[in-house]
Amino acid sequence: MKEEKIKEKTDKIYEFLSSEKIKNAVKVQSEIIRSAGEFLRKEGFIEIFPVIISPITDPLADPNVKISFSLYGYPYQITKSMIFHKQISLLSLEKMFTFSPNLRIEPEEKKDSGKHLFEFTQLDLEVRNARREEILSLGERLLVHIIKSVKESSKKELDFFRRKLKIPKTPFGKVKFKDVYQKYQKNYEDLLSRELGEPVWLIDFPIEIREFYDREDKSQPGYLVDMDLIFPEGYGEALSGGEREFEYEKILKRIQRKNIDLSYFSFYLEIAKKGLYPSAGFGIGIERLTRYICGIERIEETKLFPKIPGEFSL
Ligand code: ASN
Repeated sequence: MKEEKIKEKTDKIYEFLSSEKIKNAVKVQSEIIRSAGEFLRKEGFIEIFPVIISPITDPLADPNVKISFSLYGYPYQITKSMIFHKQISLLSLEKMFTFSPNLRIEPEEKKDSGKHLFEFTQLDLEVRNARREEILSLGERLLVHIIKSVKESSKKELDFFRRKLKIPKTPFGKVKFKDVYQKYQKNYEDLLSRELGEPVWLIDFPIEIREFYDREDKSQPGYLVDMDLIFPEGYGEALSGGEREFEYEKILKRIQRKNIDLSYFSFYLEIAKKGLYPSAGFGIGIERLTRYICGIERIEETKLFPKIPGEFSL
């Protein structure tokens, strides 16, 4: 990069880091992290360290979109999500959570969406032998606890953002993906979110549009026992999760159905053959949650070193 360009970028970063806005957002974010950990520990969860590199990670929509390299002669990828490590960690633990940095190469067009960063952190959790209902209730109680705590401890910061945040009413409403898609079509997430005054669960996604690891519903073949949580007021998707496939044969079939090269998942498949527990869980994006709680328009204003798709980032 030319020296002039470096100076120009540095000026922008310096100004951003010195602003009141980022200072207040990071203070709220710190309280979000603290109160989430406090709630989960009380519920019996154990926090584990995040995994940064591994031979296996979430394939997301396309397993070929990845950052991979070889180290000591072995192939590694940077974590896109810790979905498999969460599931595998349940061999040791009954309930786990982690604040997991995820790197996802988002297309450049998403830089103006207000809600995409190519490096973000999710609070990812998983519970052995859990069903979706239990995880929905946990997600609701977690969100309510975080919002109550932040309203109490970060009044000054929320006033700075002029944010009058309501404590959501539980239980949250539930809508089926099929019905929402029929009504709003492709842009369903934004359109639904803009109409909402309270968070809503979007449930039962069709098998073709999700990754292979969420469990197919026996009573509704072709649909999954999974969910997203949609924030109100246009803030969009908050979290994703579901019950998981855990039986070797079923996992194998689901990977094959996606036409994914089995060698990507050889370690995971070997572990599944030895036995995984049934489980369910979700991951909630911390920057998106900060954006919603503070009422910030652009996600890059929620963290100190934001990674904006297509842009140089420190
Ligand atoms: N964390 C999500 C889950 O638990 C997976 C993801 O981030 N893609 O289902």
